[in-house]
Amino acid sequence: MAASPGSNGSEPILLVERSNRVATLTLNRPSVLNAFNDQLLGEVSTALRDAERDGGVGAVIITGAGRAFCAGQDLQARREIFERGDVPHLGVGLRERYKPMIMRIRTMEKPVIAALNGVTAGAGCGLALACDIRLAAAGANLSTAFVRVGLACDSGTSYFLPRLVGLGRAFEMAFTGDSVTAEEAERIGLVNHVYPADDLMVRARELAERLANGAARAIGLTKRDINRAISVDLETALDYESYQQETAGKTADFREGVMAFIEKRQPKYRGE
Ligand code: T3D
Repeated sequence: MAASPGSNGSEPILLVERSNRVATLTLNRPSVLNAFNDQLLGEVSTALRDAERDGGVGAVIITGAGRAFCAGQDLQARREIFERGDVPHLGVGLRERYKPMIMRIRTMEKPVIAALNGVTAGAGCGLALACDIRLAAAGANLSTAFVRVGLACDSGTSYFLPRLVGLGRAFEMAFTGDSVTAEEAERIGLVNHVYPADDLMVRARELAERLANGAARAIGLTKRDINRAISVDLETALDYESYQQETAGKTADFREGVMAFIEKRQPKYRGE
């Protein structure tokens, strides 16, 4: 378990654990429902970059300590701006801190799973939506929340939400900021699966380890394909898939996959 101390020198605000080719990042500011301050945003981005570069990591889980996944931007830090009589420049922080974190999740060619252990709101919801797969504990809930504090959507929410749940649901969630239960979220495609709270991390690790030990190149290329396919027209997506598959077809893993199928045995992938 790797961790750096929080700004007050006490509790680490991000816990990073590596085992069985899976890196688990746990947001650890439970007294404020794991709200993001600048330090936490920086540490999450750094941990994601480390996981991306580490050949011993094949998948990442992001979760939260205590009863929340993440309640978005730390609003106490915003109150301090007003109390100083300053004008907030939110665009700067979004470009410099939120954007790198979200982009890293989308561009790293390894699966990133959000394990939503509880309250998921604002940029915490944005973080969850940017992940490849969302698993939720029964009792968790998701809310865009932004509008409730007078903000528009950020951290990729306007991009991912309509793609996951369709325009009508996206507008409703974004306009109202109302929270959606884990069960409802599963029904509308906002989360993949809901598990009893005690099972959530077990199931998240099972899935992460399975993916981390799969055909790494194929998974990475597939992530690139899907990233591209959701933002281009069908013809371009088909062409890009062909280009990517040309690469996948030349990997040792593909050869191994074909041979294992023909020989009726389990494949042994090496990520090459
Ligand atoms: O600013 C920028 O850089 C732009 C980026 C913006 C991105 C955003 O995320 S904007 C949206 C920010 N988030 C929110 O608006 C959510 C605020 N929180 C809530 O509405 C509620 O806490 C929840 C609905 C999420 C949960 O409610 P509940 O009743 O379960 O918990 P609670 O009692 O409200 O919260 C527990 C504690 O966490 C409480 O502290 P206390 O009273 O025990 O000392 C509360 O103040 C604190 N907390 C919760 N969320 C935040 C927070 N403290 C700071 N920032 C938070 N976002």
